[in-house]
Amino acid sequence: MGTAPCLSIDPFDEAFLADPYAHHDALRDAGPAVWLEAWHCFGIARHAEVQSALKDHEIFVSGRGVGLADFAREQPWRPPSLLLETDPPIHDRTRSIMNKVATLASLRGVRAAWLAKAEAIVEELTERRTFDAVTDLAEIFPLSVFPDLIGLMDEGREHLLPYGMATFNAFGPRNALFEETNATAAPAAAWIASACERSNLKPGGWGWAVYEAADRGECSEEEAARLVRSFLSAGLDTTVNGIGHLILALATFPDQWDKLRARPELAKRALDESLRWDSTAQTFFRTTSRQVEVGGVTIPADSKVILFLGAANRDPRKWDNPDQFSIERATSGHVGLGFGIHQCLGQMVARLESEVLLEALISLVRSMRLNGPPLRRLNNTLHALESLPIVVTPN
Ligand code: OVV
Repeated sequence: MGTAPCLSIDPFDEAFLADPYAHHDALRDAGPAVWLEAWHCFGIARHAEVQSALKDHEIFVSGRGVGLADFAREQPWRPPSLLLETDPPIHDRTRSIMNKVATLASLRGVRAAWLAKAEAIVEELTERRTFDAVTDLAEIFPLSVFPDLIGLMDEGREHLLPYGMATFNAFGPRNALFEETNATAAPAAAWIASACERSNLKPGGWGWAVYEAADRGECSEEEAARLVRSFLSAGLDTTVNGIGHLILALATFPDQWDKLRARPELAKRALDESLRWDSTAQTFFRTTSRQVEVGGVTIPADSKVILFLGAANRDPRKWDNPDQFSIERATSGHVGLGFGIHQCLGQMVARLESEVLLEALISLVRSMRLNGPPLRRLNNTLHALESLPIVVTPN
């Protein structure tokens, strides 16, 4: 078995984070698994090997953290997530509690209201013709529906996006990006903790439903609070930037927008293709529970391994013309929402948000183009947008 090629590429330096796609060929072409000397961890960037690692949760474990820090050796940044940062059997118990709360059935009742919200926002933006798809749309729409779905208190919701950015920065090293959001994370974390308490959740929301599982004896009161925290950590910055990337894709590939307008039934595929084309969650780590061979390269036990989801989703070994956004593409097997037992549990929320938003755009907008260069907001884990200038013409 071979040793991993040693690379000097730093996936957490600002040049890499600003444009990860410019560096993925070097990671993928160096070998099926590489050694990143900058952080003393292994890296996997090819689709087949990333997907296999995600499937193999017994060797590639999550319980020692899914960031660079190894919880067996270092203090976690916050009490670990009971879903993301656990392995079976704990994970299976908490996941089944959450799977019973986050259901398609419980979303059926909100669809009409979400569509009306999306239409109202898009109508106003269409009248303006020019807008910023990040601050005027991608941040506004999820914030107008998701906190109410959970049943969050009204006061303090401005902490949600900063808390998410800090959480996703904390999966990386303690670099300047981490320090920047961590400096202001304490008040956000305090608000999040109080928002997750039973007494602060509105009856009928998904947060309340998690406490009903506690009432049935399926988890403790403390576990319920931390499970609600997962909704707030993972549910907003992800969908905000996912919607941003969907708009970016459609504005950058106008032929695909035209195709979608002609065939609105392709809306669901457009979201999966945008998750493949520009994956908001670019990376997650695993830790090896024992020695393992990856494409002929040996990774020792107790190694931190960074999985490059965004690179896997544009691996030419897997996808034809991978840089092309194409809504008719068969996207099955993309890892933009992960793969295996930890695959995104709230994906039905992301799907419904984007579905109603696309429905509103299709009915109100004829053309949609970039009106200036998109600006990135650097984050250790998320490929995120700061600004996305758009110009539209109405139908
Ligand atoms: C997928 C994800 C990202 C960030 C936080 C969590 C999950 C969580 O469970 O807290």
